[in-house]
Amino acid sequence: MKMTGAQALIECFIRKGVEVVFGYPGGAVLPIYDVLYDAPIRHVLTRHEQGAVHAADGYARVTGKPGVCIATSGPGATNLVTGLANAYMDSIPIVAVTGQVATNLIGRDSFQEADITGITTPITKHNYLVKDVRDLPRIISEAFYIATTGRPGPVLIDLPRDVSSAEFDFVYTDKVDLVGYKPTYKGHVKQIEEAAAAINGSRRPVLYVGGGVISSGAHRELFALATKANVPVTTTLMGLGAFPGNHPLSLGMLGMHGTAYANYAVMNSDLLIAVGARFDDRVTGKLDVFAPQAKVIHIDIDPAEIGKNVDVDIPIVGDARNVLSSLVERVQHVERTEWFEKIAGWKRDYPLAYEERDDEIAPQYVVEQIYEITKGQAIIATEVGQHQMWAAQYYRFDEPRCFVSSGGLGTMGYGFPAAIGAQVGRPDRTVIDIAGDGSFQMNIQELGTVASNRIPVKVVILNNGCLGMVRQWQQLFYKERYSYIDLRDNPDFVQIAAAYGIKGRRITKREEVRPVLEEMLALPEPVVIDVQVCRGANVYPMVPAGGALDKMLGLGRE
Ligand SMILES: Cc1ncc(C[n+]2csc(CCOP(=O)(O)OP(=O)(O)O)c2C)c(N)n1
Repeated sequence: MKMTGAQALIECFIRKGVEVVFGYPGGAVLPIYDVLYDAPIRHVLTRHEQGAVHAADGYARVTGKPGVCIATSGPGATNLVTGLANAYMDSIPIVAVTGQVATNLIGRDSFQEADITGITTPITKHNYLVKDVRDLPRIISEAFYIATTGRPGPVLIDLPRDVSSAEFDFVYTDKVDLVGYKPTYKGHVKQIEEAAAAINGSRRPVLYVGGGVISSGAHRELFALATKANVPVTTTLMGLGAFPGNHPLSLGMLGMHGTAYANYAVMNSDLLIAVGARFDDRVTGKLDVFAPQAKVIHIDIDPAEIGKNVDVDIPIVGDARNVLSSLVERVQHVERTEWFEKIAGWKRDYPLAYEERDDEIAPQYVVEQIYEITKGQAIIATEVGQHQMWAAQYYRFDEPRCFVSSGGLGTMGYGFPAAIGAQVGRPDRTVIDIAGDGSFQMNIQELGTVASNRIPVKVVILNNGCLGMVRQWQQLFYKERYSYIDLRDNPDFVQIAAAYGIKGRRITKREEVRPVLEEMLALPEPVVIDVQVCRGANVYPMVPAGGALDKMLGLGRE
């Protein structure tokens, strides 16, 4: 059948099951937008390309399906860079399509030309510049395959304008044959047996779980392993929800702002079972004293992860779901009374806690109230800063794919557009962006997207009038020299919401928190809630950057 490149692109999207794309038009993608005009695919027009790529990312995180976004050439394409880097660091499957100037104009500094394949090479799993329209069906199939298999990640397809306008005989292909790209799904049996023996023989084991467990859909296998072998579980930020946060075996999050009991458990363990986690410096703290007594099992689909940051005793390359289910068959129940008594002692002595005051609203209290009102059933997106860590600490995630947060890159401005994508992917769920007043202003223009599409995302701003996390670091490590963190001249967020036709409320007193949140969260439309929280609250516990994991500030003892 004769088709243009643009028609072929959309036809392939339909065959790949793409239901929604997030994007922003411009000259180089007009042929694609012309086809989208009557295609059976929903297009969500964001107000910035960064919004589009973060929305595709949020959609992917909650649905498990790849997110798709489109941007024009030049500035449209470069506006995707942060979102692609963000998805790359967190292993999120995205297929991004950018327009490019016509092939005869490439390399001539043409209007709106940018070498986006060059720019994104280090921040995409793979990228393509399509030079011949006949390659397009194969490239699209490869892009989806690469984005979603092995360790997931973003793939970019750069499509010159003449290629998307060119006609050719369209033949769909699903076949992918990539030399040198063959992810290993099954772990080596010998290593799995060795790992099972180590677990059975361990007296103080800890499961250290990352986002890989969520992306591979291994949470049930993880639950089976932890409960059968009787092993406590701590997760990274990306791993929140992989194991029920309310379960007695849960230690919560570990690392810089992890729970004291998770950090103590890791530092005292004799066997660390890392699954789909990458020993990020926010987790390990000072590497040469990290988990000093522990033998390390590392399960990961990406062989490049193994041994990257820590020496591993039992490496297992494979899909977490496969490997964990083989492990479950081979482990047995071990009592480990002494170990659990020790952990219970740490939990009793060092619970997560914060200071309550009558005259000011504690930000942690707001998160607790959101948790209680939503009964833990909401999808929570966050921006980056203190509010992100409080959301991670005080909202108990019981299910995977319910926490949408920028882990690796730490991108302020991520949460709101990601929440939009999450809400589009999960219209049945309440989606809340827990935001900081600084971060929210980084992609505040997406209020236009939620307003015009009536996407019922809720934004709760923990408004402390400053860049709180930076304030905390300046307080603790720069002698309270508060350099350029003041946001006291913030605009009135309720009025801004109103200007977009969105309902908003400001909360200034503690007793208003519960009723106003209840009322606003129940509305079937987007809302903005500006909670004036105390300025001086810190995220505790805290392991100073590069410090040992068991040397935490804020345990109520200094
Ligand atoms: C794009 C970007 N720029 C700068 C930073 C550095 N940074 C990390 S946290 C933070 C402060 C965040 O302030 P706010 O959003 O108000 O949240 P709070 O910490 O007050 O909860 C900054 C500036 C970042 N993470 N991302």
